[in-house]
Amino acid sequence: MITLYQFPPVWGLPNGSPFCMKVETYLRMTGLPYQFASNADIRKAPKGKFPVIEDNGKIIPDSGFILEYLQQTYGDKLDAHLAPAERAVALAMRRLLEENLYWSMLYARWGVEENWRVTRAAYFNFIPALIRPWITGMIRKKVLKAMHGHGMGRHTPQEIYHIGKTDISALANFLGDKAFFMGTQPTSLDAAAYAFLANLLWAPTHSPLKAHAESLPNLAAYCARIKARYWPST
Ligand SMILES: N[C@@H](CCC(=O)N[C@@H](CS)C(=O)NCC(=O)O)C(=O)O
Repeated sequence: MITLYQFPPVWGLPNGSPFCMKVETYLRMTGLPYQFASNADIRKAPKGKFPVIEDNGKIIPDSGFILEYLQQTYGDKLDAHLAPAERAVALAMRRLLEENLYWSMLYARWGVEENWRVTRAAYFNFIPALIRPWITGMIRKKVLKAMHGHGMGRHTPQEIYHIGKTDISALANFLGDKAFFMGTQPTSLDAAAYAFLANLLWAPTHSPLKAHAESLPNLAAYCARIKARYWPST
């Protein structure tokens, strides 16, 4: 059976990491049986990041490679009907979520003092209190350094929010009144989109990004629809 290595759930969300939540949502959408690793330790992850899966002795890190592996091994259960041009659009939308919107969401969660306090309490309470400020300070510094390396971290907060809000508007406009991003049937893009949008709308942190997403009712309705279908008991 497929074993999923990921962070524990937070805030009533399946995962605070949209990449982990994307893989688990994909597994639920496809009905592939999976279990959680009881010994998931990020320090042992081959690329130092979660998610990772193990299947038939193979260890696969990275949500993108994981979905490709699952499609190749168990059949392309969600995207087979898409035409090449539709696949291209779905890929571009996924990159928007994962390679751009992600960084502005990361800023809101890790860069803004009051949100960082909420994030720290949810993610790191398992660290002994005495060393928690020191360890979490180092982790935060690493995340902010990565954001600077990406380039998003070099912008002003107003610019970061402007970029993120533009992405969110594009997602809402593309979704329109469709049931799923690529039409009437769920595709792998929905696993990613749901993971990012639910993290944006339902995490107890506050930002102009969240307020903007809340002002676009088709996004909340979409998340509610996916939750009811694939995550009814969370
Ligand atoms: N490209 C990777 C990104 C995964 C990723 O960034 N995971 C983050 C959590 S959202 C992580 O594990 N961070 C831990 C770290 O950087 O130490 C994927 O698609 O899986």
